[in-house]
Amino acid sequence: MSLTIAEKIISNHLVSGKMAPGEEIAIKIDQTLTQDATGTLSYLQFEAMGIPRVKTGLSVSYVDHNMLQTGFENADDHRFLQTMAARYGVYFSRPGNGICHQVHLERFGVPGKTLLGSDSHTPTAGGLGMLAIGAGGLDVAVAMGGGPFYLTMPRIVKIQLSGHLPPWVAAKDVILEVLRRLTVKGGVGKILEYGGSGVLHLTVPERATIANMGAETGATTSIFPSDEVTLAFLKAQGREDCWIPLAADEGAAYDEVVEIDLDGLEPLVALPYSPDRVVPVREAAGVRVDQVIIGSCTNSSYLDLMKTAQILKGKTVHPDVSLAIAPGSRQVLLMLAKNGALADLVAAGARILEAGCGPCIGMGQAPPSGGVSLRTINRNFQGRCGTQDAEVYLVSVETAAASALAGVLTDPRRLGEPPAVTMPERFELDDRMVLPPGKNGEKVTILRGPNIKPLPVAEPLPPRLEGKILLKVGDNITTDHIMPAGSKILPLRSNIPALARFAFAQVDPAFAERAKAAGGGFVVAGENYGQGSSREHAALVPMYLGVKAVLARSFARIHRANLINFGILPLVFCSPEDYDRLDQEDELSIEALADCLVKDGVIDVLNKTKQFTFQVAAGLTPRQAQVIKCGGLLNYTRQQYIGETK
Ligand code: MIC
Ligand code: SF4
Repeated sequence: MSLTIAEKIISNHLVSGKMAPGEEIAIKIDQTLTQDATGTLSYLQFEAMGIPRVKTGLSVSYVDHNMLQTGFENADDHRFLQTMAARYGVYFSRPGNGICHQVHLERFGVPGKTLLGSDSHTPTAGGLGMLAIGAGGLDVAVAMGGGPFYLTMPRIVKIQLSGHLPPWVAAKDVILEVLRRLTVKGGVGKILEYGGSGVLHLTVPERATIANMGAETGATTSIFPSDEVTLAFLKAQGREDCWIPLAADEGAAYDEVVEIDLDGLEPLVALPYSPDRVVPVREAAGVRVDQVIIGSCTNSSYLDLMKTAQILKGKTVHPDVSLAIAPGSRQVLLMLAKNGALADLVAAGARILEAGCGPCIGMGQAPPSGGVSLRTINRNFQGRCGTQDAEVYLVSVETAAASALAGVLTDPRRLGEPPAVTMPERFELDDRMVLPPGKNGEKVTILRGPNIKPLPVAEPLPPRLEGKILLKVGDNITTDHIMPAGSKILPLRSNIPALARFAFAQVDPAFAERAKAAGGGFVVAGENYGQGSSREHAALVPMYLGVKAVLARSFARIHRANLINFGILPLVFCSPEDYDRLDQEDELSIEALADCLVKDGVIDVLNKTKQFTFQVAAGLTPRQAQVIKCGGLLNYTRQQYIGETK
């Protein structure tokens, strides 16, 4: 039988289930990654499972998000993570070593293997032909403990690329074009698999840019073939031994095909406040720009920053623009420093930040009030940059650099000769900032700061749920709306009671108090609820505040899984119009009887305030129903695996 790339990897890792779209499958996980903002909880959960050492082939703990140390919290968390890694057999990538996805691509990713990461942009490693999936920290903890990862078998979409990218048009423009066509919910339940002759002309870092931002379509993951280009990259990283060829079989069947002619593309931009509001740069050109940020796991590779340096060389950043550059990794920064490109960037007036996520997650560099910030990152949700009324536009490094010089959004094709940057034959190889775990883990003392508070645990599901609608929101609510990030809130990620004060802060600052006063209740939402990040805090905090169920028109994949993991019922309206009949403050009563929770089951909801009944469905698999009934995945896993491992 002819198989796609994704099907080949899945079938090699299948632990249970049938590889038919819509069916629940479980796959074996070869590698995991965590980052600091989700990692603290993930390791606390791993610890709570009582398993002495991780059971994966490789697990890496990165510190890249919570880098500003304006109080003790982040520094304490870094130390906690370092000791946890040493204790449980995890590699530790020290602060300053770079963004998890960039470093993983450079140093650890392996074609044909599976990677589960507690970050939604884990699919970046799909640029190497790896099946790399983002998930909540608890799912990653389970995978570290040797448990399989459960997911709904996605439909597989082929993105057929033909031709070559024209001068000044970048990989970022390819993924912006994909977003323009698919929108932020068009990838839900799908894997985007790239193929066609156009792929041959894309380097691994370019493929990684595309795979990275596929997350914004809601896709389960994105994947590229592993070919000669992959081999050249791995060779330059001194890792050719792990290369295998990987391509779809002749005649492999796809559920959908999207064709993109690279020759026909032009520089694109996503307008505020959604990554799918994509138009050609020339249509929006001339917008005055206050800030330009180059970096993030989407666009911070050696190639990207070399292009930036060539564009800026000998020129000066516009006097009204603040240009900040965050290299993706220490490897990138080291190479730029050695070959002089860093000097070109500094001379042009760029503000060089340490290798990490930085401004992408509002960790510093907030733009001015009402400012316009042009960023090479992947998300431009309102408020994410740290300034509520600033407008963030998403662009390629070429467009960003051209605009930093001009002071207005500029089509880079106006600059004449494009930069000519080639892949190095050999990257700078120096892994001293990755600490391998020692042998005697049990002797390591875990260092816990006062910011690390015990994990709240969900209650088992009662047969009837009652309460008020605490909040009614619209479509495409992001996890940044539910649980904002930024430099002030992120340090509280391992202190749920403190974090809870900020739940839905951007939407309704009174939410947390209201939820507490009411003793919990329900949230009602439109389409694609919970899009964006993998942060399980967006489920854990509502659970802590007593949210029992979310009633929505549809859910984003990772967030739905996180809700289940923390014992909150994700309910979908059987008739989408019922959403319109509900108002905040309405009293609901839900019969959450066990046998109605599973696929095809229908649950009656009584609106006690308005006296009508409507139907919702949870659509859970029998396993998910068990998880919810136990009060979440942690309790369920304790019951399932510990017995086996002890
Ligand atoms: C993001 O880009 O939103 C983050 C911060 O990397 C998140 C993870 C988190 O919230 O810690 C993600 O993408 O999953
Ligand atoms: Fe970090 Fe931004 Fe990438 Fe998230 S999207 S991992 S915050 S660089």
